[in-house]
Amino acid sequence: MKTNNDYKRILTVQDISCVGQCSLTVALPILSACGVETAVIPSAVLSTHTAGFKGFTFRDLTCDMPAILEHWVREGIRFDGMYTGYLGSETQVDHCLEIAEKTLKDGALLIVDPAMADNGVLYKGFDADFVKAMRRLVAKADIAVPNITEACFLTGNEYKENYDEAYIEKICEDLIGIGAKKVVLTGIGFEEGFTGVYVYDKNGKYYYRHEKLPGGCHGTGDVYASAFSGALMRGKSVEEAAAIAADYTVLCIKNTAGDSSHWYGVKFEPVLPELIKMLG
Ligand code: PXL
Repeated sequence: MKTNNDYKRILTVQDISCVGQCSLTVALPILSACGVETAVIPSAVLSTHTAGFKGFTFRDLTCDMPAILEHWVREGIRFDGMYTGYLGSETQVDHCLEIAEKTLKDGALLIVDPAMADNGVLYKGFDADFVKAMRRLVAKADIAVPNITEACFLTGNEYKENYDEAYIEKICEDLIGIGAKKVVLTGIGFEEGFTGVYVYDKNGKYYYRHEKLPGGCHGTGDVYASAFSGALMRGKSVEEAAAIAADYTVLCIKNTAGDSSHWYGVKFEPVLPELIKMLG
């Protein structure tokens, strides 16, 4: 009889952007495709994401979080992993800390994507106090998955577009100094035409290089963190999961490139079968 040991349950906490292919509308299908039971707490409901649409609605769901947690504790609901993404307020960050403390099983992984910035700037609505709050969550992360902008805001390092490996190592060391046990830094390129992910902890480093496609795509951070979390829950090592998620994200970008009407996200759904194949 097949045991349940390889069927994992993850909780993901991030917003629902009703339109825009980011956060929960990306995380749920990708985690499900990875064969992982996925529970959610929506941190906020927005009519669209905040990067390019004007006049979006924003309903903050901070107040629902303590009641959801209380119910789950009463029911004895526990998780093998928790993955946090875009959070709607500083208070939510502290609720996430309490949720992790009370619902994660022994040995479960807390994966933190401090989704709050890109290309050297914070997303609309975030400020220095939010960064400070996010630092508290990163401090408890088993694995932090920031892009370089987020990592610079969290650590106080200057944001650079051209850098060497020493600069990247310093940022990773500073994230470990905050308390993250492992860092998966995305969008790190040392050569023209290539980018990659830099995996770092106190025992060593690993760099996975892949092709860099021209132009930026919205939502790729969420695609990456979702595929990474799903692959980890499927028993892949951090290094394997980091590489699989990178390859899948590249496929999503290739599948979207050239369609200027699809500026708000990536067409990740048609290439989900490729992700499933990569997971074996
Ligand atoms: O992809 C990150 C993200 C998630 N959720 C919302 C966003 C963004 C980035 O802009 O606006 C609401």
